[in-house]
Amino acid sequence: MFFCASILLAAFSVPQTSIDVIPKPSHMEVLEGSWTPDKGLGIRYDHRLEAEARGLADWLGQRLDQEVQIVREELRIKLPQEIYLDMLEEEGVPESYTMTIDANRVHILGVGAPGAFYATQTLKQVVAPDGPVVFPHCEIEDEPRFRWRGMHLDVGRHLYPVDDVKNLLTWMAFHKLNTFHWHLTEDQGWRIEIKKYPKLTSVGAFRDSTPPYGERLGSDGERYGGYYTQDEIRSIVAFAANLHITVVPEIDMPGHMLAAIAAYPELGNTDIKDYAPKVSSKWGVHRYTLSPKEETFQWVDDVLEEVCDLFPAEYIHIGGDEAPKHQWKESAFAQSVMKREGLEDENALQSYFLARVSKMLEKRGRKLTGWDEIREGGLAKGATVMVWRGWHNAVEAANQGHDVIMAPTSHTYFDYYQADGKSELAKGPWYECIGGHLILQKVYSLDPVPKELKGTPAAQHILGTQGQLWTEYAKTWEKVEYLAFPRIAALSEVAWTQPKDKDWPDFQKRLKPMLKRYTKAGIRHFDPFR
Ligand code: TNX
Repeated sequence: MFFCASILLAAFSVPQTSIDVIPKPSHMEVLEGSWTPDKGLGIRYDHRLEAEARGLADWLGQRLDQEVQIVREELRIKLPQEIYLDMLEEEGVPESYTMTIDANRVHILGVGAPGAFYATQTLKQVVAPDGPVVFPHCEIEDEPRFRWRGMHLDVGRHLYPVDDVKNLLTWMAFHKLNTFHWHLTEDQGWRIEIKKYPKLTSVGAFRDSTPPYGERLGSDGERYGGYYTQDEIRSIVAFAANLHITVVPEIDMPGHMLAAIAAYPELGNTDIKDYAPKVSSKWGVHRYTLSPKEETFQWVDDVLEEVCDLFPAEYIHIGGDEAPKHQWKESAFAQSVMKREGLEDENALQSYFLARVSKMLEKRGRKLTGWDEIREGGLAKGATVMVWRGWHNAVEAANQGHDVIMAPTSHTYFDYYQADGKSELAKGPWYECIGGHLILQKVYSLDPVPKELKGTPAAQHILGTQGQLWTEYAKTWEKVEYLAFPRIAALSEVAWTQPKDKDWPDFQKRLKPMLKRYTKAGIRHFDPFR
């Protein structure tokens, strides 16, 4: 009997040699020993961390199948086993934290509530994905490399239930991503309720049909649409805020506006031949653009008023991508504006358009960001550029003193095939992607700071990076998950971890338990190990 017990004890005291956290923390030491929570476990917290304490208690409660009490530190209640959530006001690197696990205690010290929150996300990963909950003794110090760590989601092409969007936010937070770029308007659908202009949703949120998988130019003949009400949006923004995620809304203009123009045709270039705007049932780039008339600017201002009211974010994304100039060339009115303003070409007219929009944001205390096309014809003062095409756009913009967010197609377009397109398509039309080939290792290999900027002061203008989920080929949430996971894990390490601490083989090792977590949570992820 004694013999058996000592073997068991020996088995329990073998130190856990690794802890599989993604993104990898800056410093982590695994110490000898561990403890198992019992009924005496509670969470003691600084009163400013109540949401974080509750979030952790919910998660632990489920894992342990017992209620985990939370107590404010002022109550001075002695807990036999405790997780202590503490924070510093503003000293130290924003969002950083330390965490120590020793006998019957986890001590978390965050810089601000975000730091403490990220420690709780790490703690969830310190616990193995299945089996009993065990806290291995360890010391962790951790801080982010970049302040903009994002995921983008296009709900214009297809829209998804509120709960699914919230689930994505939960997993973003689990990977310490802090920015949700919500692409809300498209040629194929306007998805945000604007009270002043109800036709944006009653007309603009619906299209006649959609190309089926495997038939790019085809039509399924089914009316498709829907939108998010302001109440739903507020609930998503609040849910995100609780996870320390900022929601940056995108209202894409002056192109990608066909749904709005179909709802209010007077917004467009009405003086051109065959003017007949209709919410699009096809993918690709469309010729319809907003017209640079005062009534249209007034409409933009009104829309932004409601958008700014819904979204407290510092940044508002105004798109600016893929706005063909055909209609402005053809429209006598647009040409007259160019003449009036002394603009030499249609690119300059786009700059004029966006500079006016930039002022609308400025007067509301917001900053403008947009896709890198906003550089064509001159960039508005203070604008932040989201680079998706050539890296030179990042280098030049940063050297001109503009902030930059890296969203390159080469590494961050999650709508591209995760594996060889042929083998993916062989599994069936459901697997169709827009094209491209973006394997996990490529996502992982991204360094968002262009080599030309390394070691220069302009490097600090690179705010960070984000993954793009364009959804022409994602009719269902299941497909979104397939595209996003586990690429979101690789991206998180790009955004959070210092390059010297990144290691592809080690990441793959840590990814295995992560895939288990995804599967257990019902996420239908791509499996890079198959
Ligand atoms: C380009 S990236 C677009 C989107 C498409 C995407 C497909 C960008 C700013 N515009 O409208 O959905 O490619 O990969």
